[in-house]
Amino acid sequence: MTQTELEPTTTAPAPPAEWQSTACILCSINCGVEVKTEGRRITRVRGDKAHPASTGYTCEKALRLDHYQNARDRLTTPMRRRADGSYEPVDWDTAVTEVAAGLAKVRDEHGGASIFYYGGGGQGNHLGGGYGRSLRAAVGSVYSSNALAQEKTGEFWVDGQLFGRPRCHTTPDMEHAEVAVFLGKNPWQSHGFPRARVILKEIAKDPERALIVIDPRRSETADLADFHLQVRPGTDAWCLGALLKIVIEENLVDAAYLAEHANGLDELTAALNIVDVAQWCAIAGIDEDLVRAVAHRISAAQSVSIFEDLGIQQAVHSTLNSYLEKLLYIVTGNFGIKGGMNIHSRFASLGGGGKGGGDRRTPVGGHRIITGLVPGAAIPEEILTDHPDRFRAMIVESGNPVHSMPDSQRMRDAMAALEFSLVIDVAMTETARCASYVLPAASQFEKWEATFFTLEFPENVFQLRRPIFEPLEGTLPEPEIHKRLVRALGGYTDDDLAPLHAAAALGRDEYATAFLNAIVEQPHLGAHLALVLYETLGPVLGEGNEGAAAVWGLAQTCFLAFPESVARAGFADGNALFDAIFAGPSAVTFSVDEYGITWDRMDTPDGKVNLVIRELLDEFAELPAGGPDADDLFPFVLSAGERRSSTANTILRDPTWMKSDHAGALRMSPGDAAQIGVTDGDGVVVETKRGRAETVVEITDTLRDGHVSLPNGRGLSYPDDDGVDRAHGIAPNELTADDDRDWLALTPHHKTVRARVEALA
Ligand SMILES: Nc1nc2c(c(=O)[nH]1)N[C@H]1C(S)=C(S)[C@@H](COP(=O)(O)OP(=O)(O)OC[C@H]3O[C@@H](n4cnc5c(=O)[nH]c(N)nc54)[C@H](O)[C@@H]3O)O[C@H]1N2
Ligand SMILES: Nc1nc2c(c(=O)[nH]1)N[C@H]1C(S)=C(S)[C@@H](COP(=O)(O)OP(=O)(O)OC[C@H]3O[C@@H](n4cnc5c(=O)[nH]c(N)nc54)[C@H](O)[C@@H]3O)O[C@H]1N2
Ligand code: SF4
Ligand SMILES: [Mo]
Repeated sequence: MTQTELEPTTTAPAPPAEWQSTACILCSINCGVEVKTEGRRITRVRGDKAHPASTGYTCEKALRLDHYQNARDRLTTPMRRRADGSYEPVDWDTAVTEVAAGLAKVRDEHGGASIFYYGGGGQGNHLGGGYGRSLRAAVGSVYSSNALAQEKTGEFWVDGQLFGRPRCHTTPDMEHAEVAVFLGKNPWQSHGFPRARVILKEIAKDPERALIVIDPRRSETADLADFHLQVRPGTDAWCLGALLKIVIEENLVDAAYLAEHANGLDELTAALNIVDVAQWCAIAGIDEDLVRAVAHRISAAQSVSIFEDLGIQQAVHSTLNSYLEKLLYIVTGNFGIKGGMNIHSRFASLGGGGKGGGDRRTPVGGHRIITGLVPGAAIPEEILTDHPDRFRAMIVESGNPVHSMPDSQRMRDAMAALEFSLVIDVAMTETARCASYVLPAASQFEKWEATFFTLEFPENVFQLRRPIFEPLEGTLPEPEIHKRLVRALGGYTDDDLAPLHAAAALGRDEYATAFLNAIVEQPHLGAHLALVLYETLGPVLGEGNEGAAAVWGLAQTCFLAFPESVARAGFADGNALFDAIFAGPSAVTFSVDEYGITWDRMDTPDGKVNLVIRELLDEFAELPAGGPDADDLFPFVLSAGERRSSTANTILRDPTWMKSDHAGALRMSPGDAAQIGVTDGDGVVVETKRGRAETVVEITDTLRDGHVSLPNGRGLSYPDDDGVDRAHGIAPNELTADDDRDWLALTPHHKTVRARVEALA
């Protein structure tokens, strides 16, 4: 590689066109979009046809992106908390000095392990968290978490047991599946795979294919389904147990496949002896004939893909449900085949940095740390204690745990008990309002950004987005924030970087060699790779492009991890991959897999699936014989946090973005509404063991009697026209408790919260 090839003129993106390429940041699919701007506003948004995964597709929410970019509550200066709890603006130099001193004090007095790191990215931004690793290292922080540890860690743990490593993460191949099953997942609203609505409609209208939905609610997806198992909420373990029993009992398993690829079928078969299909279907509230028909349809299919999501992961028996779901596709021979479930490549890791499946434990509660992530529901108890190893400081970056973790009241108490806390965000969030200092980040359209939601198979795509606007005055992109903090903490010096600056001026081969040497010769730099790239490779990428530098390092590791798949996508090495990604402007297909690769990615000793997970078979054997207990005090089951077309986590804080459902109505069946004496739009009180809230009711025949639901992401404070903060809707976690959680992964039971609902007097 010569110097000229490193010049910005050859590798930097073309100047802004009338329509600029970027991505939607409102869900994990990150559809490619093109936007038109006027001044600092995003005025028009359309699907980007050049994006290899979304190919022009968007849902209605992408049109609302300006509500994020130009929200009234965006931060424009660092904020410091006063003794009375209010905040005062401070300049960046003061903030950096004081934050570094605050963190150093906790580190020096109690050790870096007492500084807990949370977040690192939301639905559209994971680059900042990459640079944040350096800050973690500089303060010696070893415990971290993010939102995955309140939804997906149970599933990761099961993957680890079945396939050998928690990073053996599987993904559906909906495009090629003959039968698509959605278990506690409503992709019509929540997406989760590219072009979801198009694919759902394709499957629904094709008589050769089938759509199966397991959901207590007749969701928009269930409305399209060939089979809808409308389970009672919280009874999936019984439903899945019955399905598995039928498959085994009626010999619908793929015996030849299992003999070749799995161990433990006899033990699994024996464990299913307890299942009385008729009785278990009755517990789940579903018609036995329909369950049998579903078992037969799955078994008869050439290929089945199953998508499990929050409806089971955030419900009782969360981890067990994930296990039973995976058994269903494995025993029917749908793992490692076209149209089935496969282990995908990834551009970079989403986890907390650890590889473990629970061998590490949290310092106070002794809870499993799965894929490096402390369970979200354990955070308060790791702080609110006099245990010597408790967390005493917290760094929160692009996360809103006071709103999103179970039991907001406990999270606020926990933050108040900390000696020091820092929030890095674009807005004055519920969590920011609890922090010692708040640092304002440039928005995702004001800096280089990317997500690591690279979960597709057989073709996987990655998009590096370039800035559309200059950073809002007073804000900084995360790499610059972390650089200033790490430098103030003495993480590395100018002298450390001198050889790399020199090598960068010579060319990329020279740089790569110098980079490897630097890590060997100066081991402390190994903790700061992203920032070192930002500071030394960044300037060579051209002014304003420094934030993209960490991606060069990730492209190298991606190539090393998946050389054949990346080569099949047309890239001879990590540099070639980086060049294509950097040139953009749209996403790049970075890996192309062959179906058999799933077996190579397994990490069990003999390469076979291990069907027996002792801990979960024990839980299965002890399922209450009569089904979940009733609770007379709290007769309703509340889904606290449903995805609707009016929800987008807490990314859009300005309530005017919503077209409807401004109040965030409680949905309820006509039977229940009659019972408590309310009609559509009436006020209701929702009460749980943890809290009480008021809203209006929306009566709908899509819900079963006894099941009510509230939207996610509501209850945010936002300044109204007069600048006065007002809360909009119910914040679901004011109603949830941090001890309602899975015993193994600690995933919260948000979908099965016991509640009482009454008409508002
Ligand atoms: N519009 C929109 N889309 C989003 C998001 C958003 O905020 N808004 N958030 C994104 C994020 S972070 C995530 S993780 C995904 C989540 O995506 P989903 O998991 O699809 O979202 P939910 O609506 O929370 O739950 C899915 C379904 O679970 C059902 N359910 C409730 N209780 C049970 C039960 O006991 N058993 C079963 N089988 N099902 C049950 C609900 O009725 C619901 O239809 O969505 C992503 N996409
Ligand atoms: N009861 C209940 N609770 C739930 C759920 C539920 O269904 N029910 N869903 C859960 C799920 S699945 C998830 S994923 C979580 C999501 O909850 P969180 O992970 O807490 O995050 P988000 O609401 O996605 O918001 C991320 C934060 O990033 C900030 N942000 C946006 N852009 C930037 C940026 O460029 N830089 C920085 N530094 N910050 C930025 C936003 O302002 C916001 O504060 O909520 C969970 N909580
Ligand atoms: S599917 Fe997700 S990423 Fe795509 S436009 Fe809708 S909210 Fe945005
Ligand atoms: Mo999520």
